[in-house]
Amino acid sequence: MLELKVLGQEGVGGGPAGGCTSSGCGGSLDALAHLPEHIRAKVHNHPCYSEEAHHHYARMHVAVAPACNIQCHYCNRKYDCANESRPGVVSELLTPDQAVKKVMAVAASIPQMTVLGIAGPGDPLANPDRTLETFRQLTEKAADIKLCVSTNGLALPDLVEELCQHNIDHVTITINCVDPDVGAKIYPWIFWKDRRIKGRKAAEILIERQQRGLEMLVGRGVLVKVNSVMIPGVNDQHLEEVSRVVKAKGAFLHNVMPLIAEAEHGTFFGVMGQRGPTHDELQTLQDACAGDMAMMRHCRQCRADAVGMLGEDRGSEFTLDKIESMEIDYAKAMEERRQVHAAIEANREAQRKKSGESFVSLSALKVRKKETRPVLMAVATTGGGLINQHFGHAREFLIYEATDKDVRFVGHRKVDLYCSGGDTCGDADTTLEKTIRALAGCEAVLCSKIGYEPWGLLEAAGIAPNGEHAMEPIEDAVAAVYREMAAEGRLERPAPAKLRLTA
Ligand code: CLF
Ligand code: SF4
Repeated sequence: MLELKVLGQEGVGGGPAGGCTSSGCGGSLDALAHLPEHIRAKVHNHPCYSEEAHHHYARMHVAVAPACNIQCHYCNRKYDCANESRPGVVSELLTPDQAVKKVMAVAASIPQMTVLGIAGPGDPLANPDRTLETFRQLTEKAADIKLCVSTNGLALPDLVEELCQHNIDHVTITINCVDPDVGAKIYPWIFWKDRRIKGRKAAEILIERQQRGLEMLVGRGVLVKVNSVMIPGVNDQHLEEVSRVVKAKGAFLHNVMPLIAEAEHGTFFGVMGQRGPTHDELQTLQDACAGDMAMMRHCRQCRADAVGMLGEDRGSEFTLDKIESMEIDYAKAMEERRQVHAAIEANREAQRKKSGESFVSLSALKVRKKETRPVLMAVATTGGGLINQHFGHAREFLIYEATDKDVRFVGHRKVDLYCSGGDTCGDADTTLEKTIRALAGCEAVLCSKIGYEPWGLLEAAGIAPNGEHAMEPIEDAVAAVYREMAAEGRLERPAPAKLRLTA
């Protein structure tokens, strides 16, 4: 019998049901089911290390680290470290004291915020005093917040012991290559032992330090995520090998991010016209690497002062002048945070139970396996794992792939907001057209509500608008729409050519 199993909301402890995308993000509780309890406890509410958690929990960054010790061809130093951030973004630099005050203000105001990361604007470990002082104070003052750091890895082996002393459970290393010949095309120089070192030698030292740092962290039980920037024609053919190597050394998760290179950013790659990957190329590489290790697909390339759920930025609510005047009773805030986290966990558990019952038989629909095919669907959501956003209010859509085996999250697409209120959503045609282009390859879009005009335009573009699953868990809704398509015989035909992913 052919079954469609909803893999979206896995129960802790495994079992057949759930896991946002068992083969997809690699961070779902399903994918973690084989891990010991103490490791699952580290990731269950980390929005980057667990794809399912990112629907429920938020993170924040503080920009305390201005300097860098290497040069990447996708960075020009005027902006945040592009190893973790979208290039072209500048964050406001904070002192450690200011950063700690900001973290406590955010923790009191956004109780879903569970993780504090330091990811720039330069390399956090090239600024060890500022980075470690921030962590030290937070360990003392806000013990319920997880600490996380991202680095290019050059200084890492020298700082592993201190990071462990500060109770840092999560470290990201950006590893773009394990071959110095590839590295020489990405890194023009490094600054190491008071000397600037160039070319292949620089890449060789950087790679050796990254690999050593990875091994040291894994040896001490720290969870390591590896970020790689996919640069077509430079390291795209090499990243499967990177995935294999870092997995063998114990990395927990691999996050392949697209290069974003624009001439106006003034980076070497931008000026030289180096292109980034298409959605299709990125997904194909992520799928290829997934054969070897758990993949992250929900990264939003956050700025170095990002605040809020992944994909949103509430930093403007917490500027220095605003937090100066805030009085924070952290003991009271901690109690409120505990209550909010308990409510989130109860909700997650309820969703897991519901999805655990969501086995769907395609055989009942008289669909033969060879007549089905994968279908991409776009989803508008504000979080909570539900279809709960108006089409016109979405700034990004999550992309899910449904097959006759499962439903898996495969990525996200950013769009411009074109509707600022009301139900008509018809004012900004150009933006709407851009949105529809951004959804190329999808055959349906699921949202809580949609206006008359976008409905018609989506249909004309061959993307079925669907508002019938408002407030339902995403994976259940995607599975239900896939079933409907199967029942209507729409899976017996190939996807229309115009819907295939564009180059
Ligand atoms: Fe920040 Fe990075 Fe820690 Fe997350 S972000 S330091 S691991 S807390 Fe997350 Fe943002 Fe992607 Fe980074 S979505 S850019 S992976
Ligand atoms: Fe820029 Fe980050 Fe590379 Fe340093 S490590 S050069 S800040 S992208």
